[in-house]
Parts: sequence; structure tokens; C-alpha cells
Amino acid sequence: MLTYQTLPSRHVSEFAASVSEGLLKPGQRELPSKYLYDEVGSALFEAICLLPEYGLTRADARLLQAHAAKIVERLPSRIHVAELGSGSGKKTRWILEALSQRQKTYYFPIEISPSALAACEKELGQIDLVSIVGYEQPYLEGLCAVAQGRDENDHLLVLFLGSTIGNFDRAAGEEFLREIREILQTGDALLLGTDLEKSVETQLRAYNDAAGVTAAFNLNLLARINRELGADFDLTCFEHEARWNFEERRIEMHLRSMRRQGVKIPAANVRVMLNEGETIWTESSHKYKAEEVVGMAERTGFRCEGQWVDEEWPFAQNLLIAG
Ligand code: AVJ
Repeated sequence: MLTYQTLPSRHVSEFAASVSEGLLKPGQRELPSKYLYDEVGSALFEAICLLPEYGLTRADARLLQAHAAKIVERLPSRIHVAELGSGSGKKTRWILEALSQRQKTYYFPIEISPSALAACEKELGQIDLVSIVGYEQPYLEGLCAVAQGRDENDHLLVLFLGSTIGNFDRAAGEEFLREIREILQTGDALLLGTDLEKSVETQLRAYNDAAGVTAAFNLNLLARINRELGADFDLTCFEHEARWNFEERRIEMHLRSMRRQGVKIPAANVRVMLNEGETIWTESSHKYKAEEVVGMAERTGFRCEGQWVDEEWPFAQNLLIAG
């Protein structure tokens, strides 16, 4: 058996193991969506957020800007903010500024990408009365560390924005909310952003933009496997596809093999043969109904204290309070 003893780090071997498992899966092959976000992928995602077809990020930001004061009013005093996946931190400014009007506030961005953490510290580092302490950890590990480090009388507001929850299957999404609830104390809050169902055409266009940025974002996953695992994916032989899955009420991104082709991935010790037309499923973005989120909250140990919906692009900010 071949062994690779020169792997640069634990991250590479984890990545290689996931790639191997996903591509060798019987039936539908898949790759985990979290690997879309290397340096290139994160930059492409930032560009997606500016596309006219992708209204999600603007709706998220508009709601935070318009309602930050009202959201903050409903929170207990002495509250600090932890954010799961800080991204660039731009949208968080409104919440932090509203909170800093009434108290000195700690902000704990939790983010596995060091460059995103740095960007967020740069973006939000100058707000008066706000101190930033970044955690370069997976979401729940980071949240545990933040929760354990707090003073007895302090509450936490957890931000999970941008409908990132949509990447989970519905059942896994609820399990994730339950896990967050376990880490929190009664009275702590979770501000959850959820993209709502809208016309299929609008949703498909948001994930298949005219300029091809989303296609590049999706294809970059194969380019990343080439770069980091020495694979030989020929990107010209794959095409981006966005589908609406009616049963699951989600957009799926796939990469379609345009011909029968073999691929070698040396660092994962894998060879695969893809048929013409076969796809690799790379991401799901579940869409919600506003009432559905209220039920999700109730089943996972929260109550929905408030819901704000954008008028232009159906998207909801949901303020959940740990019961
Ligand atoms: C960052 C996961 C919310 O699902 O809409 C954007 C990622 N993928 N275009 C989403 C994404 C394709 C995005 N999330």
C-alpha cells in the first residue's frame, strides 16, 4: 500500500480523507461544501455577494442596518457577541454599534480561516467600546471556549448570519441549533439569518449568475484539489449546474462531467472514473418559510422573540432566545 509521509499538515490529510470518501461514495458523488472556501473561493464568494442576481447578502445587511436598534432592545443587559463564521465582518458592525451605545462589548468572531479573522478584526477593530477577541476554531469548539470564559452575569448573543444554516440538511440544521442551545444559558440569544423561499427562477439565477462567478466558485473546488492534493481534474471538462430540489426545498450546486473521464488524486490515493453527464454534488442551500423557523426554534430549546423580513428579497432575521 502507498503511504504519503510528506503531508504538510493535519488539514491536508483531513481534506484528502473527505475528498476520497465523497468521490468514492456509491450513487451520488459529493464533496463537502466547507472546502469551497480557500483563499480563492472566499474571494469569489465575496464577489458573489455583490452580484445583482444574489440578493441574499444585501437583504441580510439591510435588515441588520434597519433593525439593529430594535433587535438590541430585546436583549438582556451585559451581553457579549459571538459570531459563527465572521466572514469579512461588515454586517456585524450595525449590531456592535447598537450595543456599544449602551455598554462595553466584547466581540468573539469564531472562524477557521485566519485571513477572514484578520479581515474582520481590521473591519471592526475601530468601534469605540468594542473589544475583539478572535477564535480560530470550528464553530462549536469556539463557542464552547467563549461560553466557558465568560463572567457569571454575562449573557451571550450568538450571530449565525447569511443563511449559512442552509448548508445543513433540515435535520442536521436542527441538530446544530440544539448543540448551540446546549452550550448556552437560559436567556442567551441567537440571531439566525435564513433565506426564504421565493420563485424558482429567482433562486436559480442567484446560483447561476450571468457573469459566471458562481460557476468559478464551484469549479475552484476542483482547482483546489489539483493544487493541494496534486490531482489532475481538467476544469474545461466540467460544468457548473444549479438545481432546485423540490422535495428538499433547496438549491443544489453540482459539477457535471461533460465526458467520460478518469481523474487521479495522488495525495488522497484515489482514482475515479466519471461517466459523461455524471455530477459531483458540492453544496446545498436550503430555503425556509418564515413560520418554519419558529418551529425549528421551538423544537431546539429556543423561542422566537422576533422576526424581521426584507421586503425586496425574502430573507428573515430571527431572534431566538434560549428557554
Ligand atoms: C454562504 C452558504 C449562505 O448557500 O447561498 C453562494 C454560499 N453558494 N452561492 C449560499 C453560496 C453559492 C451561500 N452561503
